[in-house]
Amino acid sequence: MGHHGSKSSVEARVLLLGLDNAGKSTLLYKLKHNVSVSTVPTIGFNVETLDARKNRKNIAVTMWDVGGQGKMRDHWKEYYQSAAAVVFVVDASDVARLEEARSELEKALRSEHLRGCPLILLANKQDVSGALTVTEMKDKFDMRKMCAGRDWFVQPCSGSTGFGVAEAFSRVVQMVKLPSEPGAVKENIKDTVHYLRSNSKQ
Ligand code: G3D
Repeated sequence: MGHHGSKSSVEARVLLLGLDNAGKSTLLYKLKHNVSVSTVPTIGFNVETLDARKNRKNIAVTMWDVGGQGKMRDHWKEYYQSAAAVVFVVDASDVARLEEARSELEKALRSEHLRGCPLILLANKQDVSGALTVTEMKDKFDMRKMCAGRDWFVQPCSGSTGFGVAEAFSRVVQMVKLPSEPGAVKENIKDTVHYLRSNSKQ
């Protein structure tokens, strides 16, 4: 409604979460070189728009890299409510920080706004020997329990080699919950960037 232009597509906003060093930027960069449409200059965070088809519709998946921005974190809560999916990236080779990652994920999923929101867990850095397998990851994170009441999937990948990255994106497209109304994606991004910029100044 209120949107014209034949290229309109439905926006699916995806939150990219995870500890610092998990590999979020690397994965986003890898995706961008496969399927990206546009890049908004960053103001301390990354956002990419990726085109896809779902249910015979064009959809624009905007991937918001919202992890690791300690100071900005509170503002992101407000965007949780419009999230079509959460992608949580874990460095599967960093055994020392697994518990920290698990607890961070648990905290995020506890958010009221993310209730029922699909979760794709990326077991990243599979190219590193000793990286946890999907089975080990499901076990360590007790996924069935932690993700009760939502769709979830654990995808092994490597942002460095590209292994599993396309599969991860397909999975995201398959699992996102689409909003019923089409929206002007570029405007949404602009508004959001504007909002975040004005809120990060004080
Ligand atoms: P972040 O955005 O989640 O903080 P980055 O993480 O994407 O900045 O990645 C953190 C470090 O991990 C980077 O190394 C990056 O090259 C590395 N990395 C990311 N993905 C992989 C992967 O799949 N395999 C391996 N082996 N390394 C990966 P540097 O040394 O640049 O800090």
